Amino acid sequence: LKPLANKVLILDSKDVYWFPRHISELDLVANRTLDAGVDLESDHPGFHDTEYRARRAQMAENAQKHIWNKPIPRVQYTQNEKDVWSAVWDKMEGLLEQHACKEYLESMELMKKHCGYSRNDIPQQEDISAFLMEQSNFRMRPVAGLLSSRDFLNGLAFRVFFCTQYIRHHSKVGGSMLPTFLFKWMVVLYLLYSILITIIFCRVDSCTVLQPLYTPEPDICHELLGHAPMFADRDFADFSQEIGLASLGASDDDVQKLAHCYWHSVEFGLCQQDGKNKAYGAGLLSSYGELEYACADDHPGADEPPTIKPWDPEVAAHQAFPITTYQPVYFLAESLHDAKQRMRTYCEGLQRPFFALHNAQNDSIHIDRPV
Ligand code: HBI
Ligand code: FE
Repeated sequence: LKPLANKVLILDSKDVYWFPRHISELDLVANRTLDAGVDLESDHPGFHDTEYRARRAQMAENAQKHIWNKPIPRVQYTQNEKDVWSAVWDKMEGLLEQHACKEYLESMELMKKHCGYSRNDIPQQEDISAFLMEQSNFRMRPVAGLLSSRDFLNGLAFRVFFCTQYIRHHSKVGGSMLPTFLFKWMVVLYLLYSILITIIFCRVDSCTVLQPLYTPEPDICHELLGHAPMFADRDFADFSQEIGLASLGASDDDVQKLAHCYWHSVEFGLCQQDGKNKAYGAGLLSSYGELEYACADDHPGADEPPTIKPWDPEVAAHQAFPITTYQPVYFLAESLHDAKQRMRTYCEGLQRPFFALHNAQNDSIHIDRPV
Protein backbone atom coordinates (compact mmCIF):
# COMPACT_ATOMS: atom_id res chain seq x y z
CA LEU A 1 0.00 0.00 0.00
CA LYS A 2 1.28 3.42 -0.99
CA PRO A 3 0.83 6.18 1.53
CA LEU A 4 -1.62 8.79 0.27
CA ALA A 5 0.03 11.10 -2.30
CA ASN A 6 3.31 9.39 -1.39
CA LYS A 7 3.55 11.55 1.66
CA VAL A 8 5.04 10.26 4.84
CA LEU A 9 5.48 12.05 8.08
CA ILE A 10 8.96 12.13 9.45
CA LEU A 11 8.99 11.94 13.21
CA ASP A 12 12.26 11.81 15.12
CA SER A 13 13.94 10.77 11.86
CA LYS A 14 11.67 7.73 11.57
CA ASP A 15 9.39 7.33 8.55
CA VAL A 16 5.76 7.02 9.49
CA TYR A 17 2.94 6.16 7.09
CA TRP A 18 0.79 9.11 6.15
CA PHE A 19 -2.45 9.22 8.13
CA PRO A 20 -5.44 11.56 8.27
CA ARG A 21 -5.09 14.31 10.87
CA HIS A 22 -8.51 15.88 10.38
CA ILE A 23 -11.86 14.20 9.70
CA SER A 24 -12.12 16.02 6.35
CA GLU A 25 -9.17 13.96 5.11
CA LEU A 26 -11.33 10.85 5.33
CA ASP A 27 -12.87 12.06 2.05
CA LEU A 28 -9.55 11.19 0.40
CA VAL A 29 -9.26 7.91 2.28
CA ALA A 30 -12.81 6.88 1.27
CA ASN A 31 -11.82 7.12 -2.38
CA ARG A 32 -9.09 4.54 -2.11
CA THR A 33 -11.37 1.50 -2.40
CA LEU A 34 -9.50 -1.60 -3.42
CA ASP A 35 -11.71 -2.37 -6.43
CA ALA A 36 -13.22 1.06 -7.24
CA GLY A 37 -16.30 -0.37 -5.55
CA VAL A 38 -17.92 -1.17 -8.88
CA ASP A 39 -15.96 -3.82 -10.73
CA LEU A 40 -17.84 -6.96 -9.83
CA GLU A 41 -15.89 -10.17 -10.29
CA SER A 42 -17.24 -12.57 -12.90
CA ASP A 43 -18.32 -14.99 -10.15
CA HIS A 44 -20.28 -12.29 -8.31
CA PRO A 45 -24.00 -13.18 -8.27
CA GLY A 46 -24.85 -9.79 -9.80
CA PHE A 47 -22.24 -9.92 -12.56
CA HIS A 48 -24.71 -10.67 -15.36
CA ASP A 49 -27.42 -8.37 -14.06
CA THR A 50 -26.99 -5.05 -15.89
CA GLU A 51 -29.59 -3.30 -13.78
CA TYR A 52 -27.83 -4.35 -10.57
CA ARG A 53 -24.47 -3.25 -11.94
CA ALA A 54 -25.83 0.14 -12.90
CA ARG A 55 -27.25 0.50 -9.39
CA ARG A 56 -23.90 -0.38 -7.83
CA ALA A 57 -22.09 2.08 -10.09
CA GLN A 58 -24.53 4.84 -9.14
CA MET A 59 -24.06 4.21 -5.41
CA ALA A 60 -20.30 4.07 -5.79
CA GLU A 61 -20.40 7.46 -7.47
CA ASN A 62 -22.54 8.90 -4.66
CA ALA A 63 -20.11 7.61 -2.07
CA GLN A 64 -17.12 9.03 -3.91
CA LYS A 65 -18.72 12.45 -4.20
CA HIS A 66 -19.64 12.62 -0.53
CA ILE A 67 -18.13 15.41 1.57
CA TRP A 68 -17.71 14.68 5.24
CA ASN A 69 -19.81 17.52 6.72
CA LYS A 70 -22.68 17.35 4.22
CA PRO A 71 -25.85 15.30 4.81
CA ILE A 72 -25.55 11.73 3.58
CA PRO A 73 -27.67 11.42 0.40
CA ARG A 74 -30.83 9.39 0.88
CA VAL A 75 -31.23 6.36 -1.33
CA GLN A 76 -34.62 5.54 -2.84
CA TYR A 77 -34.48 1.78 -2.50
CA THR A 78 -36.54 -0.16 -5.05
CA GLN A 79 -39.20 -2.69 -4.09
CA ASN A 80 -36.84 -5.44 -5.18
CA GLU A 81 -34.16 -4.13 -2.80
CA LYS A 82 -36.67 -3.80 0.02
CA ASP A 83 -37.72 -7.41 -0.56
CA VAL A 84 -34.10 -8.52 -0.09
CA TRP A 85 -33.95 -6.53 3.15
CA SER A 86 -37.23 -8.07 4.42
CA ALA A 87 -36.03 -11.57 3.58
CA VAL A 88 -32.82 -11.09 5.56
CA TRP A 89 -34.75 -9.37 8.39
CA ASP A 90 -37.14 -12.33 8.64
CA LYS A 91 -34.29 -14.81 8.77
CA MET A 92 -32.45 -12.88 11.47
CA GLU A 93 -35.18 -11.51 13.74
CA GLY A 94 -35.89 -14.55 15.92
CA LEU A 95 -32.26 -15.61 16.11
CA LEU A 96 -31.12 -12.16 17.19
CA GLU A 97 -33.66 -12.22 20.00
CA GLN A 98 -32.01 -15.41 21.23
CA HIS A 99 -28.34 -14.81 20.59
CA ALA A 100 -27.55 -11.10 20.30
CA CYS A 101 -26.02 -9.35 23.31
CA LYS A 102 -28.32 -7.07 25.29
CA GLU A 103 -26.57 -3.89 24.12
CA TYR A 104 -27.48 -4.82 20.54
CA LEU A 105 -31.09 -5.59 21.37
CA GLU A 106 -31.55 -2.40 23.36
CA SER A 107 -30.09 -0.26 20.55
CA MET A 108 -32.21 -2.06 17.99
CA GLU A 109 -35.38 -1.14 19.88
CA LEU A 110 -34.30 2.51 19.93
CA MET A 111 -33.40 2.41 16.26
CA LYS A 112 -36.83 1.05 15.35
CA LYS A 113 -38.30 4.07 17.13
CA HIS A 114 -35.83 6.75 16.04
CA CYS A 115 -34.22 5.86 12.76
CA GLY A 116 -36.60 3.91 10.63
CA TYR A 117 -35.55 0.32 11.29
CA SER A 118 -38.33 -2.02 10.25
CA ARG A 119 -38.94 -5.17 8.29
CA ASN A 120 -40.55 -3.32 5.42
CA ASP A 121 -38.27 -0.37 4.92
CA ILE A 122 -34.52 0.15 4.70
CA PRO A 123 -33.24 2.73 7.17
CA GLN A 124 -31.22 5.67 5.81
CA GLN A 125 -27.56 6.13 6.67
CA GLU A 126 -28.12 9.82 7.44
CA ASP A 127 -30.74 9.02 10.11
CA ILE A 128 -28.60 6.27 11.63
CA SER A 129 -25.57 8.53 11.70
CA ALA A 130 -27.51 11.33 13.45
CA PHE A 131 -28.80 8.82 16.01
CA LEU A 132 -25.34 7.42 16.69
CA MET A 133 -23.90 10.92 17.07
CA GLU A 134 -26.39 11.53 19.87
CA GLN A 135 -25.85 8.19 21.57
CA SER A 136 -22.10 7.75 21.39
CA ASN A 137 -20.61 10.44 19.17
CA PHE A 138 -20.01 7.87 16.43
CA ARG A 139 -20.98 8.45 12.80
CA MET A 140 -21.34 6.80 9.42
CA ARG A 141 -19.92 7.89 6.12
CA PRO A 142 -20.65 6.33 2.73
CA VAL A 143 -17.94 4.31 0.99
CA ALA A 144 -18.07 2.58 -2.39
CA GLY A 145 -16.57 -0.74 -1.35
CA LEU A 146 -13.72 -2.43 0.49
CA LEU A 147 -10.84 -0.35 1.79
CA SER A 148 -7.44 -1.57 2.89
CA SER A 149 -7.24 -2.47 6.58
CA ARG A 150 -5.13 0.61 7.27
CA ASP A 151 -7.57 3.02 5.62
CA PHE A 152 -10.61 1.37 7.10
CA LEU A 153 -9.22 1.32 10.64
CA ASN A 154 -7.93 4.91 10.34
CA GLY A 155 -11.57 6.04 10.03
CA LEU A 156 -12.41 4.49 13.39
CA ALA A 157 -9.86 6.79 15.05
CA PHE A 158 -12.28 9.64 14.25
CA ARG A 159 -15.26 7.59 15.42
CA VAL A 160 -16.25 7.23 11.76
CA PHE A 161 -17.50 3.99 10.26
CA PHE A 162 -17.09 3.63 6.49
CA CYS A 163 -20.41 2.20 5.43
CA THR A 164 -21.62 0.84 2.08
CA GLN A 165 -25.08 1.79 0.80
CA TYR A 166 -25.86 -0.99 -1.66
CA ILE A 167 -27.63 -4.23 -0.92
CA ARG A 168 -26.57 -7.75 -1.91
CA HIS A 169 -27.91 -9.22 -5.14
CA HIS A 170 -31.32 -10.84 -4.72
CA SER A 171 -30.03 -14.21 -5.97
CA LYS A 172 -28.13 -14.37 -2.66
CA VAL A 173 -31.28 -14.53 -0.60
CA GLY A 174 -32.99 -17.63 -1.89
CA GLY A 175 -36.52 -19.08 -1.43
CA SER A 176 -38.93 -16.20 -1.07
CA MET A 177 -37.27 -14.10 -3.74
CA LEU A 178 -37.50 -16.44 -6.68
CA PRO A 179 -39.87 -15.07 -9.31
CA THR A 180 -41.17 -18.08 -11.20
CA PHE A 181 -41.95 -21.72 -10.65
CA LEU A 182 -39.71 -22.71 -13.53
CA PHE A 183 -36.83 -20.78 -12.06
CA LYS A 184 -37.33 -22.53 -8.71
CA TRP A 185 -36.95 -25.89 -10.38
CA MET A 186 -33.85 -24.76 -12.21
CA VAL A 187 -32.36 -23.79 -8.87
CA VAL A 188 -33.30 -27.13 -7.28
CA LEU A 189 -31.64 -28.97 -10.15
CA TYR A 190 -28.63 -26.69 -9.92
CA LEU A 191 -28.33 -27.30 -6.17
CA LEU A 192 -28.54 -31.07 -6.60
CA TYR A 193 -25.92 -30.79 -9.30
CA SER A 194 -23.59 -28.68 -7.17
CA ILE A 195 -23.98 -30.96 -4.15
CA LEU A 196 -23.05 -33.88 -6.39
CA ILE A 197 -20.05 -32.00 -7.74
CA THR A 198 -19.04 -31.02 -4.21
CA ILE A 199 -19.19 -34.61 -3.02
CA ILE A 200 -17.21 -35.81 -6.00
CA PHE A 201 -14.51 -33.18 -6.16
CA CYS A 202 -14.14 -31.54 -2.79
CA ARG A 203 -12.70 -32.55 0.49
CA VAL A 204 -15.60 -31.50 2.73
CA ASP A 205 -14.06 -30.74 6.10
CA SER A 206 -15.95 -29.69 9.20
CA CYS A 207 -15.91 -25.99 8.41
CA THR A 208 -16.96 -26.21 4.77
CA VAL A 209 -20.69 -25.65 4.94
CA LEU A 210 -23.11 -24.10 2.47
CA GLN A 211 -23.96 -20.57 3.53
CA PRO A 212 -26.77 -19.25 1.35
CA LEU A 213 -26.86 -15.87 3.07
CA TYR A 214 -23.15 -15.31 3.11
CA THR A 215 -21.69 -12.38 1.14
CA PRO A 216 -17.95 -11.86 0.84
CA GLU A 217 -18.42 -8.10 0.54
CA PRO A 218 -20.10 -5.80 3.02
CA ASP A 219 -23.62 -4.57 2.15
CA ILE A 220 -26.35 -2.76 4.08
CA CYS A 221 -27.69 -5.99 5.57
CA HIS A 222 -24.30 -6.51 7.19
CA GLU A 223 -23.58 -2.84 8.00
CA LEU A 224 -27.02 -1.77 9.22
CA LEU A 225 -28.20 -4.98 10.88
CA GLY A 226 -24.79 -6.15 12.08
CA HIS A 227 -22.63 -3.12 12.85
CA ALA A 228 -24.80 -0.02 13.32
CA PRO A 229 -26.69 -0.95 16.51
CA MET A 230 -23.44 -1.85 18.28
CA PHE A 231 -21.92 1.59 17.68
CA ALA A 232 -24.68 3.11 19.83
CA ASP A 233 -23.00 1.51 22.84
CA ARG A 234 -20.36 3.75 24.43
CA ASP A 235 -17.99 0.95 25.44
CA PHE A 236 -18.17 -0.63 22.02
CA ALA A 237 -17.72 2.74 20.30
CA ASP A 238 -14.66 3.45 22.47
CA PHE A 239 -13.35 -0.04 21.82
CA SER A 240 -13.56 0.54 18.06
CA GLN A 241 -11.89 3.94 18.31
CA GLU A 242 -9.09 2.40 20.35
CA ILE A 243 -8.21 0.10 17.43
CA GLY A 244 -8.49 3.05 15.05
CA LEU A 245 -6.15 5.29 17.01
CA ALA A 246 -3.56 2.53 17.26
CA SER A 247 -3.69 2.08 13.46
CA LEU A 248 -2.66 5.69 12.66
CA GLY A 249 0.80 5.65 11.19
CA ALA A 250 1.32 2.11 12.51
CA SER A 251 3.74 -0.32 10.85
CA ASP A 252 2.27 -2.79 8.35
CA ASP A 253 2.87 -5.50 10.88
CA ASP A 254 0.91 -3.72 13.59
CA VAL A 255 -1.93 -2.86 11.20
CA GLN A 256 -2.21 -6.54 10.44
CA LYS A 257 -2.36 -7.39 14.13
CA LEU A 258 -5.02 -4.74 14.70
CA ALA A 259 -7.02 -6.04 11.72
CA HIS A 260 -6.93 -9.51 13.29
CA CYS A 261 -8.14 -8.07 16.60
CA TYR A 262 -10.90 -6.24 14.71
CA TRP A 263 -11.95 -9.44 12.99
CA HIS A 264 -12.12 -11.48 16.19
CA SER A 265 -14.09 -8.78 18.04
CA VAL A 266 -15.99 -6.23 15.95
CA GLU A 267 -16.82 -8.91 13.37
CA PHE A 268 -17.02 -12.17 15.31
CA GLY A 269 -16.83 -11.29 19.00
CA LEU A 270 -18.82 -13.06 21.71
CA CYS A 271 -19.45 -11.85 25.24
CA GLN A 272 -20.75 -13.51 28.35
CA GLN A 273 -24.21 -12.49 29.53
CA ASP A 274 -26.47 -14.32 32.00
CA GLY A 275 -24.33 -17.44 31.74
CA LYS A 276 -24.69 -17.59 27.95
CA ASN A 277 -22.45 -16.72 25.03
CA LYS A 278 -23.98 -13.77 23.20
CA ALA A 279 -22.86 -12.19 19.94
CA TYR A 280 -21.61 -8.64 19.62
CA GLY A 281 -19.68 -9.11 16.34
CA ALA A 282 -21.40 -7.89 13.18
CA GLY A 283 -20.36 -10.90 11.11
CA LEU A 284 -22.42 -13.02 13.49
CA LEU A 285 -25.26 -10.54 13.98
CA SER A 286 -25.88 -10.46 10.23
CA SER A 287 -25.28 -14.12 9.42
CA TYR A 288 -28.16 -16.45 9.81
CA GLY A 289 -26.31 -19.75 9.99
CA GLU A 290 -23.22 -18.68 11.85
CA LEU A 291 -25.01 -16.84 14.67
CA GLU A 292 -26.56 -20.13 15.75
CA TYR A 293 -23.38 -22.06 15.15
CA ALA A 294 -21.41 -19.72 17.40
CA CYS A 295 -23.99 -19.18 20.16
CA ALA A 296 -26.35 -22.13 20.44
CA ASP A 297 -25.35 -24.82 22.95
CA ASP A 298 -25.35 -27.56 20.32
CA HIS A 299 -23.49 -25.47 17.68
CA PRO A 300 -25.63 -26.56 14.71
CA GLY A 301 -24.40 -26.29 11.13
CA ALA A 302 -21.05 -28.08 11.23
CA ASP A 303 -19.65 -31.35 12.52
CA GLU A 304 -17.13 -29.82 14.86
CA PRO A 305 -17.98 -27.33 17.60
CA PRO A 306 -15.90 -24.14 17.50
CA THR A 307 -13.06 -23.44 19.91
CA ILE A 308 -13.93 -20.60 22.25
CA LYS A 309 -11.01 -18.66 23.73
CA PRO A 310 -11.11 -15.90 26.32
CA TRP A 311 -10.77 -12.44 24.70
CA ASP A 312 -7.12 -11.56 24.72
CA PRO A 313 -5.95 -9.13 22.00
CA GLU A 314 -2.41 -10.53 22.19
CA VAL A 315 -3.73 -13.96 21.18
CA ALA A 316 -6.36 -12.63 18.75
CA ALA A 317 -3.71 -10.55 16.95
CA HIS A 318 -2.02 -13.78 15.86
CA GLN A 319 -5.07 -15.95 15.35
CA ALA A 320 -5.51 -16.74 11.63
CA PHE A 321 -9.06 -16.92 10.29
CA PRO A 322 -10.96 -18.15 7.24
CA ILE A 323 -13.20 -15.70 5.35
CA THR A 324 -15.51 -18.04 3.45
CA THR A 325 -16.46 -20.54 6.15
CA TYR A 326 -17.66 -20.39 9.73
CA GLN A 327 -14.95 -19.37 12.17
CA PRO A 328 -13.19 -22.28 13.86
CA VAL A 329 -12.21 -19.99 16.77
CA TYR A 330 -14.24 -17.33 18.59
CA PHE A 331 -13.09 -15.00 21.35
CA LEU A 332 -15.32 -14.55 24.38
CA ALA A 333 -15.16 -11.32 26.39
CA GLU A 334 -16.36 -10.96 29.98
CA SER A 335 -18.18 -7.79 28.97
CA LEU A 336 -17.86 -5.04 26.39
CA HIS A 337 -16.25 -2.89 29.04
CA ASP A 338 -13.65 -5.53 29.77
CA ALA A 339 -13.07 -6.06 26.04
CA LYS A 340 -12.31 -2.35 25.73
CA GLN A 341 -9.91 -2.29 28.70
CA ARG A 342 -7.92 -5.20 27.32
CA MET A 343 -7.81 -3.64 23.87
CA ARG A 344 -6.55 -0.37 25.35
CA THR A 345 -3.79 -2.13 27.27
CA TYR A 346 -2.77 -4.02 24.15
CA CYS A 347 -2.66 -0.85 22.04
CA GLU A 348 -0.54 0.92 24.64
CA GLY A 349 2.03 -1.82 24.20
CA LEU A 350 2.43 -1.28 20.46
CA GLN A 351 5.56 0.68 19.55
CA ARG A 352 5.24 3.96 17.70
CA PRO A 353 7.40 7.11 17.82
CA PHE A 354 4.38 9.19 18.92
CA PHE A 355 1.07 9.15 20.81
CA ALA A 356 -2.11 9.87 18.86
CA LEU A 357 -5.02 11.48 20.67
CA HIS A 358 -8.40 12.35 19.22
CA ASN A 359 -9.79 15.81 19.90
CA ALA A 360 -13.58 15.41 19.66
CA GLN A 361 -14.12 19.19 19.72
CA ASN A 362 -12.41 19.83 16.41
CA ASP A 363 -12.40 16.29 14.94
CA SER A 364 -8.66 16.21 14.64
CA ILE A 365 -5.77 14.06 15.83
CA HIS A 366 -3.33 15.53 18.26
CA ILE A 367 0.21 14.14 18.16
CA ASP A 368 2.43 13.88 21.20
CA ARG A 369 6.01 12.66 21.47
CA PRO A 370 6.86 10.05 24.04
CA VAL A 371 8.86 11.47 26.95
N1 HBI B 1 -13.60 -1.94 4.05
N2 HBI B 1 -15.47 -0.77 3.30
C1 HBI B 1 -14.91 -1.66 4.14
N3 HBI B 1 -15.70 -2.27 5.08
C2 HBI B 1 -15.18 -3.14 5.98
O1 HBI B 1 -15.92 -3.65 6.83
C3 HBI B 1 -13.81 -3.44 5.91
C4 HBI B 1 -13.03 -2.81 4.93
N4 HBI B 1 -11.71 -3.10 4.84
C5 HBI B 1 -11.06 -3.99 5.79
C6 HBI B 1 -11.97 -4.56 6.80
N5 HBI B 1 -13.23 -4.30 6.79
C7 HBI B 1 -11.56 -5.48 7.90
O2 HBI B 1 -11.73 -6.81 7.56
C8 HBI B 1 -10.20 -5.33 8.52
O3 HBI B 1 -9.20 -5.64 7.61
C9 HBI B 1 -10.00 -4.04 9.20
FE1 FE C 1 -18.11 -5.72 8.83
